[in-house]
Amino acid sequence: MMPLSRLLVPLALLLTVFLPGAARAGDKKPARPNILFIMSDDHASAAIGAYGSWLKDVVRTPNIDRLAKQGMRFTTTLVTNSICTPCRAAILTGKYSHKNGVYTLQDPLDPKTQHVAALLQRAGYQTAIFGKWHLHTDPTGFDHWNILPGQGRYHDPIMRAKDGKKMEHKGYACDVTTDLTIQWLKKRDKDRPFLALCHFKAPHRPWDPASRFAKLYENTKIPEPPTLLDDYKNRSKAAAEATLKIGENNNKRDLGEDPPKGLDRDGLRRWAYQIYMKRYLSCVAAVDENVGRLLAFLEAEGLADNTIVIYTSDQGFFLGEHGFYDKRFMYEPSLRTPLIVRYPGHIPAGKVNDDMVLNIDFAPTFLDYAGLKAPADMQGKSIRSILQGKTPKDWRTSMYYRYWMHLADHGVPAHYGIRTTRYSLIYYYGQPLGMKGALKRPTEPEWELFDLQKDPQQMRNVFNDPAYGQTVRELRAELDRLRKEVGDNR
Ligand SMILES: [Ca+2]
Repeated sequence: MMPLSRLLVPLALLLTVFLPGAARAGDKKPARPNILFIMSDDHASAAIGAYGSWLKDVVRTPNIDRLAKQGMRFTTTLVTNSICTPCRAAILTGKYSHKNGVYTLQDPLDPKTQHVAALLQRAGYQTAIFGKWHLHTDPTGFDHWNILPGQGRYHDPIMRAKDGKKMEHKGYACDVTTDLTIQWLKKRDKDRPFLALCHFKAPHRPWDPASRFAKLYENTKIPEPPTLLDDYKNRSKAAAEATLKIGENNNKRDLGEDPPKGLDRDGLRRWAYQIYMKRYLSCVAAVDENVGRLLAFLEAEGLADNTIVIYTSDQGFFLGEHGFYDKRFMYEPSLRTPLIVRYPGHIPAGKVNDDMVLNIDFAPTFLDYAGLKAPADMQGKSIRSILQGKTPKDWRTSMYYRYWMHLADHGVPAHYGIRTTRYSLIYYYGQPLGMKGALKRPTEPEWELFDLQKDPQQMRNVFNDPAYGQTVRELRAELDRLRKEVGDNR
């Protein structure tokens, strides 16, 4: 009997020839674009120069900024569950946590799960992933992979490859991840398009910079965000009681030293903020430098024009807003993630887009560019027409969010809610629901409503303000509708 692999090769060739948009005999370049997906870990858009935040004068991201100049930058890319492992699963599968089974940091991705890399591989793409994976089971749907176990380490990372080889790589994790990505790209089959996922570990806690950047901010005072000294008045107990406060909830590993004696609450927060941000931004510098290496490689290989380059983070992150670090909350700094996409000649350069894009939209978008129809059970939508400067008339104006890890790690209660173009409505339902890592202690249910137009910093919960009575009724109806639409009934 003919081995399966020998049957599949001619099939893949047939598909390549006859699929719409596929390379045809005589074409020099494949018509289907390559996709280089660069994703860092916990990189808030405020720490990218092009996003123009209060950090714009100190953050060093010339390469990511250049990508933004050459492509489209999105201001309102929102995640569906702001925590690492679930975001990674949502991005790959194009589905919410309650549909892909990865609700928490501890849930593994079932290797049989349908996801974008496997679908592209089946359609003839070469697929590979390097760096942080964090989905607990071995990757499937990739021709090659070389990943950090769990969180991995910043210096001399140990990595495990598809062939079973596990070895220590000398150097800084971002540099190593880039080296491996470039090595694989050099060896690629030049007649077939590729999907390469380059996943940096930085700038995740504990924020260890590369030695060349260790003193980058030694003599710099980092500007503070306006809500650094937030006192959590007019907000939920959830915000006041969460343990992701800078200073108060950092450990010595985070900051490298004990605080000076005699600091009051605000003094401690301001002191710790300086150390936190210097470490964080030094990690970002290495991410950016490696984005530059990847872009230079594409240029040198003649790949810049037929490769879609995406820069994003697995979720947003608090950089001192509300005095917080970390993520999880459906508040803007952790809900929003950076997104920049470049594809010369196909995506207008230097454009900024405010449409509501979700992390579950990435997978259907890649399939769209590859000339494939997204499977009906993928919940995201392709943003290809948005990237071409034409937002569909019926594009979403509201989205559903849910964080499941009740009180885990940083004391943030489980919650769900909706974000519309103007409002953010959040319901802390107070129950662990048997989720992995969740504390079994219920909390008192509470609601928050923020008017993002009048209160973009989210400092005043107006849920019980009679002036917003009608808005609350409408938003709760929309929340019910979206819960039905995405099929979440827990
Ligand atoms: Ca993360």
